[in-house]
Amino acid sequence: MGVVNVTPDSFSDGGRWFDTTAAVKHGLHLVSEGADLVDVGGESTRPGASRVDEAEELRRVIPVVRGLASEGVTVSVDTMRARVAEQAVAAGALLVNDVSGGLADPDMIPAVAAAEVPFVVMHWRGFSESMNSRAVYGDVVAEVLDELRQRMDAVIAGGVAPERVVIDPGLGFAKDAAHDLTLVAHLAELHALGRPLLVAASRKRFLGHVLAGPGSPPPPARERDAATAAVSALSAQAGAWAVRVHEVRATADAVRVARAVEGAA
Ligand code: PMM
Repeated sequence: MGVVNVTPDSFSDGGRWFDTTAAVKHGLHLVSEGADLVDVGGESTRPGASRVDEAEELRRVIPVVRGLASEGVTVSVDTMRARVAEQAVAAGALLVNDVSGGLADPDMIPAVAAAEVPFVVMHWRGFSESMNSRAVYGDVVAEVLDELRQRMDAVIAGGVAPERVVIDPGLGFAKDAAHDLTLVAHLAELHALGRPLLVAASRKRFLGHVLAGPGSPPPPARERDAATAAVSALSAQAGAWAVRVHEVRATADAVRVARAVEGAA
């Protein structure tokens, strides 16, 4: 899954694809590099970010969804708003990716149920403004599993078909670097929830943390693509359905290698 953030302020690629034409072109480029689907979002969820209003989110996202869908690209829409999800599906999106797992907007679950599209349910504890203060766990794997199970139940009770639910551990969302690493080490347990698993490690803080040397700072987000590809290979090995990345080529290769190794086992 390639990422197109139509935002001025996303932490790793903010501002680069803020214009519709540039965003569509970038999405097509990601497909040419091996992306099977493209995730289009108009609201930054970086820690501390404040929310964008709905009209602005629609203005950013819908033309890009329409442009990519009309080129035959499988598009997912990354939004916490039911209205944006509905209009994106009307514009050709085939999947709704809600980082709040339906918690941010009470109309989201009924909207996705009515649209009859797959729904990514991510582990989430609250909006970006305050999420770092919620990164408190006794056992991060057990708690994330438990909270994801509750969200799956709620989404299914709300009318989304069980076979349309995709789960995601929400790396970096109300989690510190150690929590993220522990979750990556335990992806197979998440996979055991029995739903397709999406892993979105791309360029995230925990990779910067891993790559920082003693006394040297973390490399900037755009220099974390090789580290991202390493997580993509590990995710593929753990049975992930998809990995959400900003730079597709290295990840497409990493996933191919993981599959070849699996085939040779
Ligand atoms: N992370 C971001 C945005 N959307 N969607 C899912 N399903 N999972 C994630 O972990 C996730 C997401 C934030 O990253 P970005 O600002 O670099 O796109």
